[in-house]
Amino acid sequence: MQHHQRLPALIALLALAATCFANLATNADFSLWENPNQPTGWTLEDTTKTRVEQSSGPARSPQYSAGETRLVDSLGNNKGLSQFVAVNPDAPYALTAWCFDEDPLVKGGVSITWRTADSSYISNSGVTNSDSGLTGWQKLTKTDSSPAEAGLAEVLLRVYNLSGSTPAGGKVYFDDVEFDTGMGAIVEERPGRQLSAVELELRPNPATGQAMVSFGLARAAHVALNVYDLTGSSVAELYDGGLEAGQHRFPFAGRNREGALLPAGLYFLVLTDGGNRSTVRKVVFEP
Ligand SMILES: [Ca+2]
Repeated sequence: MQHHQRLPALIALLALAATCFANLATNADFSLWENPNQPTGWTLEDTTKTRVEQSSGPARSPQYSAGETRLVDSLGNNKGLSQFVAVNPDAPYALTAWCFDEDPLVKGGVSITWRTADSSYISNSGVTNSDSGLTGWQKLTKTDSSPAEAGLAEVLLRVYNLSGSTPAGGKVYFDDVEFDTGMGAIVEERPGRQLSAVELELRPNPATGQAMVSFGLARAAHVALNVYDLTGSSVAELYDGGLEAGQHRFPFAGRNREGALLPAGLYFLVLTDGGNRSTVRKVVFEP
């Protein structure tokens, strides 16, 4: 194992938002509407297949929810609302949304389509649907890890046919969406092979000057420690090399590869091992 390398120009910092993980979705509670048929910040996927309506009943949070009605009665044609969110590659994410399903003929569903930074399709997470045997608000959760080439997540809230041919007119409601990093969690845990990085942190929190990144390794590993901005671009590399098991600390000065001070804002600390398992921490830099 090699010794700790001297870090490139660094220090100053990022404040670790240890317990505060912002919702990455915009207008997640559907309180804002451009017009009664389009919530602000959301895209209507196909207005010939699904009609979206501002709804004040049922609504889980004030004042509105988003109602979605199927306009077609054939197989497939499952459309609804979507929203692009910038993501980091190789990182865990969780999408949750509340769905009110009072129609036994349709169901609500959430999924994530991963796209590159220029929005090219990569893959889809698969759908988590509501249970049409239940009436009332149901919490739908979809967790997935972003692919290595991901730059955007397309959050999808759709009204699905139940099975076979579903008549037009079925309706579900969505409210209180949350899309967030899986924060600090190890993406994949395989016995004997996990990164086992623990407590990846940046101190102080919030930080306006010198800061220190710390983490622990359960075993020796080759790791890369990078800082990503919200567009998914790596703006600083803090370390790339082998490390022994144990606690490790690296100073961070809030500077990019060229030594320039990073703009104030939200960043992600990403610790990745050779097997591309990652631990992610959202941090705030306030120079
Ligand atoms: Ca609401």
